[in-house]
Amino acid sequence: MTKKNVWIAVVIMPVMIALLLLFAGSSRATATDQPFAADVAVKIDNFVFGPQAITVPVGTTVTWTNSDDTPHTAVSTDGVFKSKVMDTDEKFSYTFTKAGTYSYYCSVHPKMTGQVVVK
Ligand SMILES: [Cu+2]
Repeated sequence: MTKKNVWIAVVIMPVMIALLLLFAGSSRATATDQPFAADVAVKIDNFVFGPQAITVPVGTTVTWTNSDDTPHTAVSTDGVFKSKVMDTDEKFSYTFTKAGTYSYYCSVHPKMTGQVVVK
């Protein structure tokens, strides 16, 4: 190898590998997927949570997606979870770790209600 190639191998490669590991590690850390928990989607469309009522096992992550042009929220009646205001196509996820019946509503439009039953 020439001196230049040695320099590349000794200095550049470890830096590149470190950067790659850094990026791989950070993307893994920010992933919301939990390998053993089921994910259930609730779509907010035309001022309706759909499905309006769902029954899921303990450990399920429910993700609400706002498909309306209007901002909405998903707020637990008992204060268990509270989304920020979701604009169009924004999502909110909550993992249910305890059995129970969780009623929720949209704080912007309180007539919009839904229910998650966790068994
Ligand atoms: Cu709403």
